[in-house]
Amino acid sequence: MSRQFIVAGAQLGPIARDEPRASAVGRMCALMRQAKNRGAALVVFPELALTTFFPRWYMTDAAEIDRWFESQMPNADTAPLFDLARELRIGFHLGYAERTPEGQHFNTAIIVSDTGQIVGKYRKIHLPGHSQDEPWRPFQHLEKRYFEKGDLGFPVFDHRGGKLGMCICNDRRWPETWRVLGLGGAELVMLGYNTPLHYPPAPEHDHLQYFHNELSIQAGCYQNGLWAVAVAKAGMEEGSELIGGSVIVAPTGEVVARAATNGDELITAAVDLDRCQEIRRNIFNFALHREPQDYAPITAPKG
Ligand code: CDT
Repeated sequence: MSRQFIVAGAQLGPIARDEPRASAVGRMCALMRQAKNRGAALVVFPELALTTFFPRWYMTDAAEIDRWFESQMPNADTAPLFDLARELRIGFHLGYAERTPEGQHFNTAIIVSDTGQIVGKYRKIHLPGHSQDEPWRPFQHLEKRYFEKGDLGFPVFDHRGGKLGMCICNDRRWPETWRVLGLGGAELVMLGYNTPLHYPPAPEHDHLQYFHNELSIQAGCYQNGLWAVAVAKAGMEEGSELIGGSVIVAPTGEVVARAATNGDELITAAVDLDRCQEIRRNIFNFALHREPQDYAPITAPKG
């Protein structure tokens, strides 16, 4: 299989609290068709792409909380995405809230092949925010309340002739995420995000949200010699402004595609996985230049 292909990032505009999943899936199907028309082999959808970003609300009722989660994948609401992928022969990446048969809750992303098979799964490890209601905030960020820390590590999947990895939103800010994926051999990392423009604990950084987004992704790509497709859910969603700025970044750290709006928008780029070697054979040749014996504090227990 060719290691050169077109990849698409399908940024989504806001999803309303009462917007049915079928509507969000309809919007994603339209973007998937656009991606196919542009020759893409793989299209990346954002974090928690099927609903509004529900962790902005404090909820106590288990049944009310579970309504935001998917107990099966695919299911009746998401089947059209899987069917269209099979019909068009295009793979996709999807973020969603997962409820396992054992009742665990994860912030999850999957890779689906162009035959509609789930070929990779990741569960978000770095869960930001808080777990109790904090009424002083204009909106909550309760990921620590609604999700358990992911239990799958940072796996890398052999797919499309390359090695594909995933992380989710806050994970992209942590160099450890990228390095573990890089050490696993990842050549293309897919990630979705829901990033509010306003960060209540440090509002003096609000104007830096787009900068910090690109800074983190570009550094992760360059320092590990890999591609990234980073895709936002963007725009004014239920009173909370989410940043856009979806990007595709090359292993050199260069941005090769960037969204121009805060709505539903497709970005594409031609990816050559062999370009990872430009970095990995040189400045970040891990075998030659890493010095892990001096990195012990990185894996010491936290606190
Ligand atoms: N979804 C997500 O992880 N968002 C966080 C928001 C900042 S922490 C409250 C992020 O890192 O973009």
